Amino acid sequence: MAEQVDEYFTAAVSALPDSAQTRRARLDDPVEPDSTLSVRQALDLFDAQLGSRHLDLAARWLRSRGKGYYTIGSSGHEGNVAVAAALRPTDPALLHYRSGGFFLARAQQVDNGDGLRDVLLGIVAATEEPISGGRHKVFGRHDLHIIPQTSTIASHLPRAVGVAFSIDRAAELGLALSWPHDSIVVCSFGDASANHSTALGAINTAVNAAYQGVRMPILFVCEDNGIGISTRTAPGWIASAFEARAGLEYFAADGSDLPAVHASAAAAAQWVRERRRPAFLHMTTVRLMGHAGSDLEAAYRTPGEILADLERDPLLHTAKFLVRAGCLTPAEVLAMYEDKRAEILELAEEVGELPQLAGAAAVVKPITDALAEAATITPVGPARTSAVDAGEPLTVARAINGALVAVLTDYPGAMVFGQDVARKGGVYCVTRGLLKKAGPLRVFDTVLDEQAILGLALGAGVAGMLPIPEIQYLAYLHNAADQIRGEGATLQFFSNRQYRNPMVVRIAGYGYQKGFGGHFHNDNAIAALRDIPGIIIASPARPDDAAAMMLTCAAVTHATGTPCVYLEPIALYNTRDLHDDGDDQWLAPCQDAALRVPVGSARTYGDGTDLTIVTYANGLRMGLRVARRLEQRHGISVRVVDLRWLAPLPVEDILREAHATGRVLVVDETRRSGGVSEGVVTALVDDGFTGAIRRVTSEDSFIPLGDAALTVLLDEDTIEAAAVKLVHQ
Ligand SMILES: Cc1ncc(C[n+]2csc(CCOP(=O)(O)OP(=O)(O)O)c2C)c(N)n1
Ligand SMILES: [Mg+2]
Repeated sequence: MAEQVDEYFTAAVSALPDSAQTRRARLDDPVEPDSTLSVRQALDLFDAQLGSRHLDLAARWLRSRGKGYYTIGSSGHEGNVAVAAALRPTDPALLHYRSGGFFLARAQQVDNGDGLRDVLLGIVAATEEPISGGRHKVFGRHDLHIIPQTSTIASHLPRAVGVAFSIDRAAELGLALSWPHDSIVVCSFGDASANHSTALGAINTAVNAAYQGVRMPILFVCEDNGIGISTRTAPGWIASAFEARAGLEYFAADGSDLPAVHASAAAAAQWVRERRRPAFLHMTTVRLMGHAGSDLEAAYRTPGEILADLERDPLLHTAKFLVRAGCLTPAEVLAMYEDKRAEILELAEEVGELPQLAGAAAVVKPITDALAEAATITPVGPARTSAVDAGEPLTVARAINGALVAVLTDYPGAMVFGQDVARKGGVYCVTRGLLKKAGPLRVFDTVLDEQAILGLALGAGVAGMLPIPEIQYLAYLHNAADQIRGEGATLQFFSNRQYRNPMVVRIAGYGYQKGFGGHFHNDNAIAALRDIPGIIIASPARPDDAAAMMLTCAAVTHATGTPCVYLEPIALYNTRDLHDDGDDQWLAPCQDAALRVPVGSARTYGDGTDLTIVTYANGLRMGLRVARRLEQRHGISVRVVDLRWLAPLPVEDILREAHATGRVLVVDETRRSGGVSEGVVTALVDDGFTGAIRRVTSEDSFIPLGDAALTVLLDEDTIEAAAVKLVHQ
């Protein structure tokens, strides 16, 4: 079906008076007096605008033939070609999904033109597509320094702030970086997205950091078409919200006016580049052809509104301007327009026949490759053991502290940050002394915003550093989990591992804090983490494992780019005893030989033959205590398996230890629904294990305050009773 925008453009250009007959502009002249654009640049940018428009039309054509899978377009937003032109091709870019123009203009700067085919490859989900390998239609290319984004609006802003932060922080630390040290970050998004708390938090983080003198070279670009799908943004809202924000320099331009966008974008980019502070470019645009191919715009907009937008079509404006300026005749504009259509349709026809990902193994390869690599890595490095090993038995808290010192020593790009981690040294003193040892550039307190903390890590990781953010309590992961899930975990997937996301997210969690907290300090919900494809979840219980697993996580994430989550059992931080007061059996030296714990390897205690207890974290201590009682009181001989890694689960170890006794009791301090035990039992069933399987868990409940907490948390008596019943049934 012919698109109205197509016909309108052709008719409007045909009707233009021909002024170029009398005055021919020279290519190196400014396109108009005092313009920041030359005629040559303007013509190139018009070419990118035409390319972007015809890609949108081709997307619909491909869709109508069952060959294309994505029709959200850039039509009306093509003014963003001038934003690309105002930047350097090495400035990292995290882009809105209407960035066809930006992408093509940047591709022109680097290799003159190849961008068209790339976008089409994305639309048809071809494996040849250069960034995601056919996994998603994204704007991204490693050599263009465009980092691909997911479709979750605004979720890329925290990472963008993190990248901006890392550019200057890396320079201050003397570290190598993927981008020149005077780079700036550009991050674009829509007007509706600008209201998202994730966007507002990120902008706030940038402004807050700059306010404190932290360098923050980021240009936020709001492409304001006045609508989000069908919901209008109140006229003037974006200006009202951002124009007078202290610490955020505001620039504005009409996105249909190519020279004006270029002038504003160039001024904004220069401002950010020189001052290393955040700025906001408000580009007003129109949205042509609806939200996506499937969107019937007529259902919620009047014909008059749609027509008014067609009149503001940026292509039409550039065409009129170029004709008026004597750069092109209307006939030449139309010839360029039709030539571009023909070029793109020919390419579209070709790419429509290209292979797509075939088979699940091909789809998940970025994940499986990373995890396979991860399993082979154990930490190495001369600074490591001397730093962790104090020679004396340590608590879990001190072991983690020592391991963090070792990581900061071994990896110049390692940074430890979060709420209260630096000056206070952590709520539980786990990071005590690190600030003094590694300095304020590498150990620092952040704003009180978990999305911002994770965003800093996401940005630092993609910039090549080794971020170790802390989430103060597991309960507070949940308001920011998408930064791990939608951003951290997907980056290698959607970039075919061309971009990596190293980070070790430390989270203090689990229950059993006696007399303290309530649900927010005692949270045992980790299902939201366990179902994220491709991340590694470490859950140490004992000091030696805690040290070793931190070192493993650092080495693995550094080498493979896989995000690691490291769950710290708060209740065991300062535990000393296992069975009896003063036995000191929960302390452990953290010496070299023990400090090699590969990802996905469990640890077995004892060689009992009657029962295998499978557990982790606080469950390990309870399980070991119950095991002794079972031997002493009931004559039941038990082996206890500490999973240590909750993703990927150590399935081989579980199966081996299960077969050794024929009876498995899963002791899971998390919830009955969505807890770890479901994964363990499933692994046994999947393997065809025919022995007895039981599980004991905490309740499907939030954890209340005071002693009532104990009523919903798994306890030793329950474990003991279940074990006796299982063995004697
Ligand atoms: C977090 C999230 N919620 C909802 C959506 C669904 N969605 C996709 S685009 C969109 C509207 C975005 O509008 P705007 O930011 O103005 O960008 P525009 O499409 O107008 O360029 C919505 C609600 C999403 N992608 N992400
Ligand atoms: Mg919008």
